[in-house]
Amino acid sequence: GQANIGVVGLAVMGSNLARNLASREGNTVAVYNRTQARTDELMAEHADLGFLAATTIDEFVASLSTPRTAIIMVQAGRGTDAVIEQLAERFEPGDIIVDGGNANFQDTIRREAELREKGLNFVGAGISGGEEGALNGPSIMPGGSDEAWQTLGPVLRSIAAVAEGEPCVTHVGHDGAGHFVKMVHNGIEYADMQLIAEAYDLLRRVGGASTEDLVGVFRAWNDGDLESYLIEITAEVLAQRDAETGEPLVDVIADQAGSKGTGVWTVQNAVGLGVPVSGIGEAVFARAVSSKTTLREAVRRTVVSRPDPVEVPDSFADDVRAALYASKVVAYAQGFNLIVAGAEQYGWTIDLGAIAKIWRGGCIIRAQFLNRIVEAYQNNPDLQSLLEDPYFAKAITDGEQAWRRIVSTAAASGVPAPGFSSALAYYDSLASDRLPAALIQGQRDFFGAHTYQRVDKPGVFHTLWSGDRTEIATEPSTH
Ligand code: NBP
Repeated sequence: GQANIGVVGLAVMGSNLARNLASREGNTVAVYNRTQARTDELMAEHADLGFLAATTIDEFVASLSTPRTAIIMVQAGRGTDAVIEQLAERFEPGDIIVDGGNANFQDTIRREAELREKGLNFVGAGISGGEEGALNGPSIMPGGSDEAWQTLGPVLRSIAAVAEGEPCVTHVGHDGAGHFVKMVHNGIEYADMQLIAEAYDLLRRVGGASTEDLVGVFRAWNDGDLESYLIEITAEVLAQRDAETGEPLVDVIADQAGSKGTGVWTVQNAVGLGVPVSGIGEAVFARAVSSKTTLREAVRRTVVSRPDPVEVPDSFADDVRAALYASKVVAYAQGFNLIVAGAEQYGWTIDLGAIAKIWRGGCIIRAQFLNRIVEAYQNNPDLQSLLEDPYFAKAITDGEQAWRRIVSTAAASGVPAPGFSSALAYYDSLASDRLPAALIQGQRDFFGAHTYQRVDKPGVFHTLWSGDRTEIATEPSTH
C-alpha cells in the first residue's frame, strides 16, 4: 500500500479530517465509508487531494503502508465497534487503529486492552472543534501507547490547530486518557456556555440592555481577558436577526437546550471520583431544566414569582463581567481537578500545562485565558487548585465584591444564575475556616454511629447518643 494514513467514516467529521490530512505535505490518504455514496461525493468534490478511495474494507486495508494507520470517524458506540472489528481482523501486529469519535473513555480502555492482546495499537483520540476544526485544524487529545504515538505524533501534529506557534496536540496519556480529557473539555465547555448565558440573561433582564447593546458588550469583552471563541460567537448569535420576523434570532429560538450527553458523562465520572465539578453540574442541570417544558408550564401556572424591582448601578455590566471571569476560573479549576483525579484512578501521567496548551487553539473552549493556566502550571506543576495560583487568586479577590453583588442581584431579581452562585459557594467553601460539615458529622454519628474526629486530639470518637451521651474513643466505622 501507498497511503501512510487512512480514514474510515466519511460523514461531515471524517471527510473534513481526510481533506485536512490530504492537504498536508507528505500525506497520502486512503478513504473508506460503509455507504459508497459518501466516498463518491468526496472524490467528486475533492479529487485534486489525491485520495486513494476504497470501495471495500479489504481494498482500504491493502492501500495502507505499514505500520497501517487508520482513523475511524463514525458514530460512537456500536458503529465504532463494528469498524474496529473489521480493521482488527485484517491488521497485523504493530498497526494502529485510531478512534477519533466521541467515545466514552471506558469503551476506549476496554478496546485498547482487547486490541493490545492481538498486538495492535489502539488510540482513542478526542478531537474537538466540530466540522470547522476537523477541516482547518482541531485540538487533538490522543491516548494510547508510546509506540503508536511515535508514528501518529507527526501526522497529528501536521493537521492540528496551531496556537502560539505550537500544534494543539499532545500525547495525553495511555489507553483512555485522551477520551477522558476530551470528556472534561466538553464538560468545561458546558460550564463556560452556561456562565455566558447567565451573564447575558442578567444584562438583559436586570440591566435592561437590548440585544444590540449586548453585541457591543460581548465584542468589548472579547478584547480583554475574557477573549475567547465562545464570547466571540455569543456576539455573533446576538447580532443575528430572524429573516421571517425581523426579531433578534435569540428571541425566536425555543429556550430548550439540547445535549449529546458528554456533559452528563463528565458529571457522572466526577461524582464517582468524588470531585466537585459544580460548575459543570449546574450547566448540565440548567439544560435539563430548560427542556422540561411541561414541568415549567405546570409550575408557572401555580407559582407567580414577584421579586421587588432592583436598581442596578452604572457599573452593572462591569460587575457581571467580573462575576463571569471569577466563575469561569472556578469552573476550569474544577475541571482540572477532575483530570488529576482521573489520572490517579486510571494510572495515567497527565501534564496539566500541556492540556491547557492544546486547548488554546482549534477547540470550542479556546481562549486567551488558557495562557494564564499554562503559566500557572509552569510556575507550579503541583498546584492543588488553580485558585491557589497567585494570578488567579488575585483575579478572584479583585472581582470578589462584584461577584457577590451579582449573585445577590440575581437572587433579588428572580433571574436564575446557578453557575455564578454555585461557583461563589464553592469558592466560599474553600475559603472558609470552618464548614458546617462538623454538624453533619454530629448528625451522622447520632443516627448511624458513623463516628467523628476532633479538632483537638487524634483518634476516632462516638457519642453514646441513646445512652448517657458520654463520648467514647472507638475504631473507625466501616459504614
Ligand atoms: P456521525 O456520528 O453522524 O456518523 C455517521 C458515520 O458513521 C457515517 O460515515 C456512517 O456510515 C458511519 N457508520 C454508522 Br452511523 N454505523 C456504522 C457501522 N455500523 N459501520 C460502519 N460505519 C458506520 O458522523 P459525524 O457527525 O461525522 O461524527 C463522527 C464522529 O465524530 C462521532 O463519533 C462524533 O461524535 C464525533 N464528533 C463529531 C463532532 C461534530 O461536530 N459533528 C465533533 C467532534 C466529534 P454510513 O455513511 O454508511 O451511514
